[in-house]
Amino acid sequence: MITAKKALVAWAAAAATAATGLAWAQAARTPSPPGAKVYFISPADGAILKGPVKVVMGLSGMGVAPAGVDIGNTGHHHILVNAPADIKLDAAMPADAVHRHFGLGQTEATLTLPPGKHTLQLLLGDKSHVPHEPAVMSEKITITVQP
Ligand SMILES: [Cu+2]
Repeated sequence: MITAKKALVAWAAAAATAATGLAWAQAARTPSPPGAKVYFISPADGAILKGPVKVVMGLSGMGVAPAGVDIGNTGHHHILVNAPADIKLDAAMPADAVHRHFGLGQTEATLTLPPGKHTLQLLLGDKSHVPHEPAVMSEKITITVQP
C-alpha cells in the first residue's frame, strides 16, 4: 500500500525531474549564464594576515543586485567560512557562522575570525539566497589569521 506521503514524495521527484521552466516550491533555482564566475580579489590564497580580514569579492559575467531584487543574471555575494565539503546548492542558504550574506549588494566585507587557519569560499545567491543553476562558486582559499 502506498501512503499519501510516499505518493507525494514520488510525485515531487517526478515533478522535479520533469521540471522545465516550472517553479518548483523554494527549490527552483535561477539560471546563471555560461562563464559567470566569482573570485577573491583579496585576500590571496595562502595569505597570512592579522585580523580583522578585509575581503574584496569579484564577479564576472553577472551583476550584483541586493537580495529580493528579481533581475536576470544578477545575484548577491555570500562568503562561506570553514564550510563543509557537502554544502547544499539546492536550497536557500541559512544565515549562520558558515554562510555570511551580503544582501545589500556589498562587494567588500570585514570578517572577524579567531586566530588560526580558515577556509573562505564565495557562493553567489539569487534574490532568495538560493545558489544559481549552475552554481556560481569560487575556489576555496585558505588563510591564516595571526594572533
Ligand atoms: Cu543571501
